[in-house]
Amino acid sequence: MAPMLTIEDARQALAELPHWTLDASGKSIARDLRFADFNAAFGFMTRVALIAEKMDHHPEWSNVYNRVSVRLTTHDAGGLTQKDIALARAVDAVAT
Ligand code: H2B
Repeated sequence: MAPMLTIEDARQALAELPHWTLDASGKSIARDLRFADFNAAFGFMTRVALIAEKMDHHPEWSNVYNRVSVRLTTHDAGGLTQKDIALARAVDAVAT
């Protein structure tokens, strides 16, 4: 199992992920995204879903029309791991 990131590691990783915020507990990171319309938002989710399934790492997320909220944590580890950082990078790559 991937080891949990220390709070220092998490902060360092987030320095390169400016769209993401660390939650107060330090156990998850989150990003809110806004798209042109529902089609664009759901297209984004579909593309991320295919990547997430390949990574065997899945987001906690919700969608309202053109908005998508994404939260990443590693349930198995009880906090943040490199898997969350990798998925955050993938989310950013799909979003741009
Ligand atoms: N996704 C996330 N975000 N955290 C996990 O701990 C996790 C996962 N574990 N996807 C995986 C699947 C695990 O439940 C399966 C059995 O591999």
